[in-house]
Amino acid sequence: SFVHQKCRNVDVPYLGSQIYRTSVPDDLVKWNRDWADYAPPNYTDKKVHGQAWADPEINDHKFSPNWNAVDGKINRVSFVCQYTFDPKTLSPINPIGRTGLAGRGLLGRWGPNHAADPIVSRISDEGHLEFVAIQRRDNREWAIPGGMVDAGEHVTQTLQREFTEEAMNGNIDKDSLKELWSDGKELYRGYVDDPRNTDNAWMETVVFNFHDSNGLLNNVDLQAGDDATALRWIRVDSKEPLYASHAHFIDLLKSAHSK
Ligand code: RP5
Ligand code: MG
Ligand code: MG
Repeated sequence: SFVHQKCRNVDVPYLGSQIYRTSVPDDLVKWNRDWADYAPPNYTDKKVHGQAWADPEINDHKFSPNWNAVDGKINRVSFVCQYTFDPKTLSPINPIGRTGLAGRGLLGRWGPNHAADPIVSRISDEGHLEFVAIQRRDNREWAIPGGMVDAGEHVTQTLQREFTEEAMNGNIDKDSLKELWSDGKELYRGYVDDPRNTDNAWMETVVFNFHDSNGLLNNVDLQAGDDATALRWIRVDSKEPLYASHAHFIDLLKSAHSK
């Protein structure tokens, strides 16, 4: 079964820190494999503390979320399963398994952190299927221009908002892409092997494809914005390395268009 990789990297410290993960071998990822001495470092970035988009500390007496439920404006439901809790800290447990790091790292929510990924695609003049990719500011990797679902936000809104922010530099000419947004196809919903994941906080996403069959994007100024530092069309068959599990999402795009 699937084991995460990118959130077990021990070659570099955790993004924005000096903290190294405990090395977790493939066969000890699953929580049901005994590892009595497993004691990963506990780390939550200072940037997360006190933010409106983030949870308080797990033991804060004012913090009593509805786990595995839609908790007011926060979706704490996992697409993967009903998650369980660490008996000692009472924090949610990553459903895929050990990551070598406890706490939240850079993620705001305990448990699932929900994102949305818009794959905007077209057939190039040369006949190749390609998609809009951005370069992430945080680690310079190429990625789908996705982002976090804001509190109370509907995923369809997140998909359009993140694309507008990261790939159109906030230039909303709302109507030019109306037709594109109206015809999205879901490719995936579930866990993301994001390098920020920890034992107690992880990314999940909904991936939608918006395929431009009518050349709508010819009249749109695509430009990197917000957390994106560059933008370009990438061919799906380019084998280019992508952020987190985005290469897998592009494989799904490829299959969807080869039917
Ligand atoms: C990935 O992180 C998701 O697939 C999405 O692309 C992204 C969301 O995080 P930010 O771009 O807001 O950092 O796991
Ligand atoms: Mg964003
Ligand atoms: Mg983003």
